[in-house]
Amino acid sequence: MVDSSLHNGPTPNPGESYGAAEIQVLEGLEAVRKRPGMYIGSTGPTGLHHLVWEVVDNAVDEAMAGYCDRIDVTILEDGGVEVVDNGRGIPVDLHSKFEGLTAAEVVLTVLHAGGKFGDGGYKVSGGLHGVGVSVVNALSVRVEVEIDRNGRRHFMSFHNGGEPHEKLREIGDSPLKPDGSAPRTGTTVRFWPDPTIFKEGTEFRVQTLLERFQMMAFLNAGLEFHTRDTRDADFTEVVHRYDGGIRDFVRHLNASKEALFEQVGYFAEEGDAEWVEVAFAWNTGYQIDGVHSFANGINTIEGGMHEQGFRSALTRTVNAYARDKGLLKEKEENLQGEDIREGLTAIIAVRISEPQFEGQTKSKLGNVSVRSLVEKATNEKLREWFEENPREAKAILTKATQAAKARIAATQARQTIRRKSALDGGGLPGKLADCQSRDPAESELYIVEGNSAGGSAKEARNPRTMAILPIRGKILNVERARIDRMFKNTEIISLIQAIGAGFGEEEFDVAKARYHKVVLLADADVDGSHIRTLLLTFFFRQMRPLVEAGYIYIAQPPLYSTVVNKAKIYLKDDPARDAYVVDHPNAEFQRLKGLGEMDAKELWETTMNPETRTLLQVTAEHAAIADEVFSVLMGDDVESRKQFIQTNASDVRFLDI
Ligand code: 0RA
Repeated sequence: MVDSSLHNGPTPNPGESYGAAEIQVLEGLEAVRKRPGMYIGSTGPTGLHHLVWEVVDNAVDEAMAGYCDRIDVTILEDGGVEVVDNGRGIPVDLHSKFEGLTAAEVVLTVLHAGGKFGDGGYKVSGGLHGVGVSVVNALSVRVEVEIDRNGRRHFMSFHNGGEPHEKLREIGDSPLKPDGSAPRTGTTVRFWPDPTIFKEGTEFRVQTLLERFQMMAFLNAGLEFHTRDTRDADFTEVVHRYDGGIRDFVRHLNASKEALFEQVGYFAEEGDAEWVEVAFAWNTGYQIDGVHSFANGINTIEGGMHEQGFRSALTRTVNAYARDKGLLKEKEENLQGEDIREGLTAIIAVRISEPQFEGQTKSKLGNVSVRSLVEKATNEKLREWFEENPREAKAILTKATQAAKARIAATQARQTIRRKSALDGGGLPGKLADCQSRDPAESELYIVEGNSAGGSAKEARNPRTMAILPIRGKILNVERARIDRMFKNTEIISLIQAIGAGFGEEEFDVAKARYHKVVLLADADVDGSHIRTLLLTFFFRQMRPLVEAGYIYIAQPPLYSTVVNKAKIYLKDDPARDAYVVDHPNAEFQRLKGLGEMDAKELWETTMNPETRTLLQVTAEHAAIADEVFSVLMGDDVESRKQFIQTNASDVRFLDI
């Protein structure tokens, strides 16, 4: 807990009057208020949270310089935010360049003055943030600053977007550090965002804070974040601290996967003006997108020079090691990067004094010098790690070799599918009962579980616009199956041929889809739900644009039937049945077990007729949540699958849509 005396100092007298320098200062902050987006990106929720990042980044800078190991962030009851750090405290002596102002006042009121003056080593600052605490001041109705330094506690406050209110003054002695060894040092900043600037609201979202602080805790080994939300009496303080730093980050990301070996590798290297650290581990899975990179604590989602350097050195080092140890014969081809990265989870974190952020979302690191540093570090240190961990190195090689075989087999399988498509007239699968229309906008493909239901659907359909593809049993679990095995599966091949737009991240072309409605039709029971999940997994992984375009639908065959005056009535779901009971209290219901229980006419009326059916459109949002669920539900790690189902039993319902 933070010493509560920190927040309850005596109220200082209102500030004294200011000299000429401050007029200049106020003009500077006025510019921020005129164009807030220039400084914090936006005045929406993202910009609002930027204010917190700005203050916390300053505290993290203190931690990176080695002077701070704890940051407390509290959302205050009245909507303000308090950030307490135990760094050195902002300097309180007079500033050399601004007459009559202390360094602390300059940091709070002069644009871009927040950085460390004359701090040795490479300075580190982020992209959009790193603009300075003065920006937070400019965009707040009130800011309070407490500084523990030189054994004394100091206080100052500002209002109306950075106007000095109470000038910096000493208000007493600093309390002792928790271990009692010396007076505490550190900075407390409290701010209340200006609602006239943040028109969409000034409400902070604690989840957003927690996510970022967890990431920052991973990236700064040993740094402890305490987060509180006093608006919510039920919220208990959350602490993030990872003494293993990015090694713990890798373990965290791999937690739901089966490890190829227990070790998490790690190396770090310092250049002239930059620093890099890398942590890595392999799991038994087949994903190749597990490399994540950061520059100065910012997630470089678009990658950049650090990632490039790592990738090329990884490929080079693994091949060189394999050849030297005779694990790759002379006549054998080199392993490719994607073979080696299969199942890899890695974090690359660099710190650099002048990061160049490029790309669409300014999240791609452009500094060329970083590429050679990371490449050199990886070449040397990864080789050392292999030499020291030969068993692990062997496991990586075995896996990469299998991946290479699978890659070659997949290429052949792809060619086979393509050849087939070219040969047998338009390449449509034999089982497909296609529609007559060639206009994708009006064409619908029904994927029907089981041959008998497939038969009814064929009989029932409107053959002009509705195509039927019956599929048998359970199609392969695509999350677990390697791509080469997947393409040997006849059901998968039929599916790809019928849709006619290719498959896979690079090749799939939604513009070529032969149907703008792909309707999954399976029984309303556990097996049916499993098949739907498998199909959705397949579409999500191999034909994602089809999901994003809103072309995937789930048919909803009725759950119940009842007979009234010899006429059969179908009821969609439990609510529909409950509503029916109100008017027909004596009705007896039959629960429909399978599509097979309906004849063609009934299937048409209840499930396929555009006039009367209910189709559930699978949205991209659905799919995004589904992605995570797929990984856990369909992945290899039985333990976390079990745990997931136990803790999320009620949320798994959407798989039953
Ligand atoms: C300028 C110089 C120094 C530290 C800081 C600013 C500083 C700013 C913030 C903002 C929040 N917490 C902070 N902690 C420190 C260097 C101080 C020195 O050389 O002793």
